[in-house]
Order: sequence, then structure tokens, then C-alpha cells
Amino acid sequence: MPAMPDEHEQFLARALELAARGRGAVEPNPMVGAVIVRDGQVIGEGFHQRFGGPHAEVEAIAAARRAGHDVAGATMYVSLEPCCHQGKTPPCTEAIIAAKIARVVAAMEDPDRQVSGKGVAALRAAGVEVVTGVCRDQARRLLAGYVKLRTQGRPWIICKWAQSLDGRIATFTGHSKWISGEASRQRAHALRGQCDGVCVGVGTVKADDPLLTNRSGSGRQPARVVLDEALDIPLRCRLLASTDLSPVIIAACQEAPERARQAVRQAGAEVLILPPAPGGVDLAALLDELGRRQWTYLLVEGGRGVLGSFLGSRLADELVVFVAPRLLGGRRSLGPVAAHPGALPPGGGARRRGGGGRLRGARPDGRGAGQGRQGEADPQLPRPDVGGGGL
Ligand code: AOF
Ligand code: ZN
Repeated sequence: MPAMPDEHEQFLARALELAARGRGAVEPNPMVGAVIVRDGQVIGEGFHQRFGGPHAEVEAIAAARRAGHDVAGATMYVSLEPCCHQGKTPPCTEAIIAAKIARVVAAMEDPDRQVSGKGVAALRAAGVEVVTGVCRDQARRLLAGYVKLRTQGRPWIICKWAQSLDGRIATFTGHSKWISGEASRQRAHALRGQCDGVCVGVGTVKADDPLLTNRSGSGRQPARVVLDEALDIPLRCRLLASTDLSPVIIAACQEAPERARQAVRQAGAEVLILPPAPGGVDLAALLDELGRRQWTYLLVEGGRGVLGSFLGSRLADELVVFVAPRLLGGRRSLGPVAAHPGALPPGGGARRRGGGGRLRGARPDGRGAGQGRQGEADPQLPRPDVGGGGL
């Protein structure tokens, strides 16, 4: 009996839920989940758990068999078109065909050029019924970072900051640490644990001497990237004293003095020379380089000048904003994002690339009111919801 459409959605929603469990461990591969169903009953589930490991489809078939089920004639729900190429693992299409799965319901086409439509074609050629596009929007949101990396060669950019209810981050003396409560700090660390790298400007290093590591207790340890065109990072900072924890990359310009380059390299950090741009290094060139390194997510944490550069250059894809339920006030308090000279269109305001108009997806992620002194933001991390390619 053919499954009803809402049944398709229900099982694909489950496959997407499973897929998300791989977040932070599978990149630069996609998060993928698979559910095998027979007579309306789930008989096997699996997801891609780590980069280089078995794919979701193979995991689900193995799980069904471990539980004593025959998968021949069953339906497989999978959040991404099954691969048809030999990568680090054999093609999933072959495993599906060999297992005699009768029907595959896939949420979206794989943007990877080696697969892209060919996986579906291979299944159909072998007589497997294929349905595509169920829960496509949800799948594309989940895989926004993967899709951007595969199609634009750049990582997904998440800009993060904490602010007061009245949109201030600091008093004019630069005091900003008040904003981070324990709950939001934990979430901010978890977010770092899902990203390839965390990026700040050298001003933030000088002012706060941050470590920028993930201290949430789970997830990965992101690389640290400092934008420092003249290479005047303090050599005694904690970042340069912690290059054994995760890579530290100082993005500088040709003007960076040779002695500083040597000292930074001596500390175990990489000096990445990039073309200059108004306000610092050329961010687009930085993102191209990080894309070549297969970075999927970059978290930009500040300061306000750096956030302004990413937003003003339309290079941000997602905002995560922690809003503390308090008013900071003060006419000379600073806002979270500095204007980026020359980048804003006439009349001000950010435009979506391709002429959108207003900031889409730039909704504060906080739910802080009434939670005491500190904001309690609740980001589902990362939660790309703008469909890729710039705010
Ligand atoms: C699937 N199911 O679970 C994943 C897929 O190097 P490999 O062998 O891990 O292959 C990575 C490529 O395979 C990746 O670029 C994407 O096209 C696909 N990922 N496909 O059917 C999965 N992780
Ligand atoms: Zn595969």
C-alpha cells in the first residue's frame, strides 16, 4: 500500500532528526540520517556519525539486520540523495540495490558534483522507486553550511554577539563582560564546538585576551583566527600560548613585519597573508582560503568592527544574538556592530545579496526576559535559516 504523504514527512522528519546528531563530527561531509520502514513500522535507523565513517544508509541497513529484519522490499527515508561514488566508503546506491530496498524517499539532491542527480538516476536504473523533495526545505536548512561550501567554496558564517535589551554591548569605557551569564556562556561554547573556527579582530585580543576555545565539555575544539593586518598581536597573549590546544591562524597583510611573522610562527601559529581591503584584510579572500581547507562553519565573535565588516560586506549568513533582559543605557554606550564605511548601500541598512531589502534571518535568538540578571538565549546551534549565501 502506498504511503500517505504525511507519513513520508513523518519518517523524513525522523531522518532529519537523526542526521542532526552528526553535527560537529561529520563536516565537511553532510549530516545525513536514514530510516527504513516496512508496513508502517521502523525497522532500522542510522546516521552519518563522523567524517570518514559509514554513511547513513549503510548504518540503517546494518541496524535493521542486527535487529533481525529483512530489508528487501522496504522503504528507505533518507535526508540526502544517496551517493553513487566511491569515496572513503563504497557507494550507498550499491548497498541499497544489493539490499533490495524497493523505494527510496530522499529530501534533497546532493549538491556534490560527483553525486548531484546521478544517485537518483542509478537507483531508478536499477528499478528502485525514488521520491524526492519531501521535507526539502528542512533538509536545506540543516545542510546550509554543506550546500554553501559545495556550491560557493566558502564556509557558512555565523556572527555572534551578546547585547542588552537596548542594543548595547558595552559602556564607553569598553566594559562588556557583564553580559555573559553562565547559561549563555555554556551555549556560546557549545556553538564553538560545532564550528571549524572562531574569528576575532586583534582589538579583541588586546582588550580581552580571550582563549576562544570550546569549554562546554563536548564537541570539537575550533581553530582560532585573528584578523590582524599589521601583525601587532601581543606575543604574550593566551592565544599564542595555547597553539597546542587547536590551530591559531593570524590573518595579516603583506605589510606585516618579518620579525613579527617569525615570532608568531615561533609560537606555533600560522601567518596567513591576504590582500588588503578597506578596514583590514580582504574577508572574501579569507573565506575562499578557509573554503579550500574545507571549513564548513566559521563563528565570528567580534569585536564590533569585525562584525561590522562581515555584515557590511554581506558575508554573514546567520546571526546568533544573546539578549540580556536589562537596559544598559548611557548615551556613550556602544552598539554591537560598527558601521562599515563604504559597504552599506545608500540610505543605510543591510541588503540581501541579489537585492532583497531587509535582513532576513537576523532575528535575535534570545528568550531572556524574566530569567534574572542575565539573558538566556536559546539558539539551536547553528540554526541556518536563510537559505544560504549572505544576509
Ligand atoms: C550519503 N550518505 O551519510 C553521506 C553522504 O568520503 P565519503 O565516502 O564519506 O563521501 C563523502 C561524500 O558522500 C560527500 O561529499 C557527499 O556527497 C556524500 N555524503 N552521502 O549518501 C551519507 N555522508
Ligand atoms: Zn553514501
